[in-house]
Order: sequence, then structure tokens, then C-alpha cells
Amino acid sequence: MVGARNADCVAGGLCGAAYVFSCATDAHMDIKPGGCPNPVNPKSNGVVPVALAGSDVFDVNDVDVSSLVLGRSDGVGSQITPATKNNGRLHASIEDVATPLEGTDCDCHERGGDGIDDLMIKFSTPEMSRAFELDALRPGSTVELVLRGSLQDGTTFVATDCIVIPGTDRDSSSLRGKDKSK
Ligand SMILES: [Ca+2]
Ligand SMILES: [Ca+2]
Repeated sequence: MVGARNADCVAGGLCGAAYVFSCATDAHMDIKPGGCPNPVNPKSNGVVPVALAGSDVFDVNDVDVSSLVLGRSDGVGSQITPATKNNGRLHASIEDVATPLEGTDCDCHERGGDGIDDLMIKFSTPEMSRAFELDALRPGSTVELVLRGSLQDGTTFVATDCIVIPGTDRDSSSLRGKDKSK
């Protein structure tokens, strides 16, 4: 909350204003906890495990799991929700599998649990592939994903981590429209 003395004054009146801001809490996502980098094969039929790392200031037990959506940071494609089990419930569990990383861009680490509970969810690889248009990316490409959600009290949070399309660019020489000038 920020106060502004003399804001909105009319002549002779007592005046001032207070502005209330709210900001999304910073959360930490670890795609494929324990591994770095995080390869996702667009052709795979499996699921990709994703940990929302808990910390002293982020209690994953407060997360409204039904609010979670994953998308590309660059806005390409559409957003997806976590995979569900046969009984229709979300693949979600509280486990200690990750450690928050204070990094930038696509920094990642191979650390596992740190003694603080994390929220483990899973996303369908075919759904990721379709929604994030992964088939259009060259092997070796890195894509930043963003997980958005809210806590039970309505506080929103965002968390980012990156995936890499496995293989080297050389493997993609059969891709149409690829300009290889050597
Ligand atoms: Ca990882
Ligand atoms: Ca943890």
C-alpha cells in the first residue's frame, strides 16, 4: 500500500490517497526434479513430472491445485492443466523432491529434496507437444515454460523453468524448409 499526500485535491479540502497494489508471489518450478537440463521429447507418450518447490515463504499445502495452468513464457500456443488419473483426479502429491533455485533464465540444478515439502504434478507430454507446438522446434531448442496458479486465499503466483528439445541440430537436417548453407 502506498500513500500519496495531497493527491486528488480540491481547493481547501483535506486530501490524499492510498493505493493498494498486489503482486504475484514468486514461486519456483522444477521440471523433472533432480535433472538438469530438462529434455522433453515431443514424440513421447509419457508424462513430464513438475515440482512446485516449497520454501519457508511458500507453503505448497496452500496451493489450489485446480488453479494450475502451464504455458509457454513467450505466449506461443495455449495453456494446459495437469494430467489426471483414471479416476479423474489430478496427478498431484506432496513430496520433498526439489530445492528452490534462485537463478535467471534457464538456470537449473540437479539437487533433490531440501527438507521442505514440494508439490509434484504431472503433465501429459502429447498435450504439451500439441499445446506448446514443440514439433515445430528444432532439436536443441530451449523453451521457457510458466506455471501459473493461486493459493487458497486467492494470492496468485508464477513460476518458470525451461525444457529442451532433445537431439542436436544436425539430426533435424530432414526437416522441411531448413536452410543449411554448408
Ligand atoms: Ca529439473
Ligand atoms: Ca523441497
